[in-house]
Amino acid sequence: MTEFDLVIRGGTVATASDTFRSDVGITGGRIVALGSSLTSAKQTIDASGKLVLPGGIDAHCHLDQPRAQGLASGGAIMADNFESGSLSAVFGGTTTIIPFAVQHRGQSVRAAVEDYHRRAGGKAYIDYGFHLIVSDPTQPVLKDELPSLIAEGYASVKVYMTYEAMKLSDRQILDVLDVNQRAGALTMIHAENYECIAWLTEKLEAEGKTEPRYHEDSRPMAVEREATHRAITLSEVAEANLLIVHVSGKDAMEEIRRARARGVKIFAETCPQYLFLSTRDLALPDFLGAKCMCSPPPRDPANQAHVWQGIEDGLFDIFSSDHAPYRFDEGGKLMYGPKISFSKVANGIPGLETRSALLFSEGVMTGRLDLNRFVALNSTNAAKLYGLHPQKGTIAVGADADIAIWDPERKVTITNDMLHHNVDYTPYEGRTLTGWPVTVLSRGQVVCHEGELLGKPGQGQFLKRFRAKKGDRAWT
Ligand code: DUC
Ligand code: ZN
Ligand code: ZN
Repeated sequence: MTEFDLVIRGGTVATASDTFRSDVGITGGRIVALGSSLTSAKQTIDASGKLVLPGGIDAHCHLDQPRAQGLASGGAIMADNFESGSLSAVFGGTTTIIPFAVQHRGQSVRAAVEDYHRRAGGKAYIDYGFHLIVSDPTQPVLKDELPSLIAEGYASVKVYMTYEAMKLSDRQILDVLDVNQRAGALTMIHAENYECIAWLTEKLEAEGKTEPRYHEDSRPMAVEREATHRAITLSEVAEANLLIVHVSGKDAMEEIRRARARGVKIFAETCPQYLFLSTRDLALPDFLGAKCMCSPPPRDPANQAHVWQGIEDGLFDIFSSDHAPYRFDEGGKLMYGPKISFSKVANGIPGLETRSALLFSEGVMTGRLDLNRFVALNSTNAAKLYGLHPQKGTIAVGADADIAIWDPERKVTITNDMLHHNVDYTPYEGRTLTGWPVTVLSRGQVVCHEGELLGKPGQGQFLKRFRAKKGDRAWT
């Protein structure tokens, strides 16, 4: 009888489609057997009473992005690098992250990719890929760099419709959509109307309305709705698939529903901040609202309810953190002082470690979601969309043994002290959740167990990702 490296025994396994009692046999970092009474193992983990789930995939997080003006950061220092970010992720049950390699204007995309490999190399506790961000789609970028990088394993490209130093024109977005579709990359888009935001910001500031709560007034739902509609239209014109990232509320969701009803293939992401934070958090006194400032902003409770509806009914394909970590200090959110206008505050909140447990507790444990839909949102769909499936995102023979063992009854009160990021706050401080990942494996190695770190920085590997192109057979 073959001896497994490790057997996870007695747990309830759930994938995006099935829930079943099974042992999981692991050898050489991969799942090699599913069945009852798997014996003969060098190591055994008792998972009785626990859930054995595919490790989470956080397909939208920002790590170690250099300081620059005209971006979401407004020049603030990003608090997490690939070491602290991936550490935080794995303690929250996430075993794959896909941060961004950002092209700045005037820079080649390849140079950006090389820079991010230097930043990530030897640091990550878990596997990672890179989405490309294109801010300067010159002819060499469109003709040479993008097609060759996509062919090398960068199967997704994000573009922005806002931020001074990032935004592309409609024409440029069409070009990028077209190249991506031909080369086999999924285009992701940040959909907010730049001109509206600039106009509203100027007006609010002239009226002296500068506190963090005015952040939402400067980019209301209509601003996101228009851009979402336009982005979808551009994808129809270019005949290219598109994923709308960080969808925050009803109006944008309606644009997505309408597009799908006329047969357009649009994918959609939302994030914990649109379920768990609201304009009330932005209105906290003493500038504390800045801790919850991100873009698009958290909306009102009615929009939160709509986002929950989209989580439940399948409108959303993926659930990501959009972890964009800035400390609440003079290097981060308070870089220009505590009395500064909302327009100068770094946009972004931390969330790598809390993403999955928030959704599990408030989605699965309340009965809003079944476990399989949770797995799909937390892991499997991102693997499929971004070219990692079936290596990642499922529990199946042949898949990497990236597994999070959850105690579904564990009560955890979130405090920043228990988290492993390098941010000095969490927007979810004091919230009590039910269910937490207690043991997390990456390629069959236990990285953390009951709060103890057993992994090492650098054990995470870079993942090349490929998507099927038009005409490819899906199973090849
Ligand atoms: N908004 C972004 O567009 N990116 C990072 C974080 C944020 O709030
Ligand atoms: Zn964005
Ligand atoms: Zn983002």
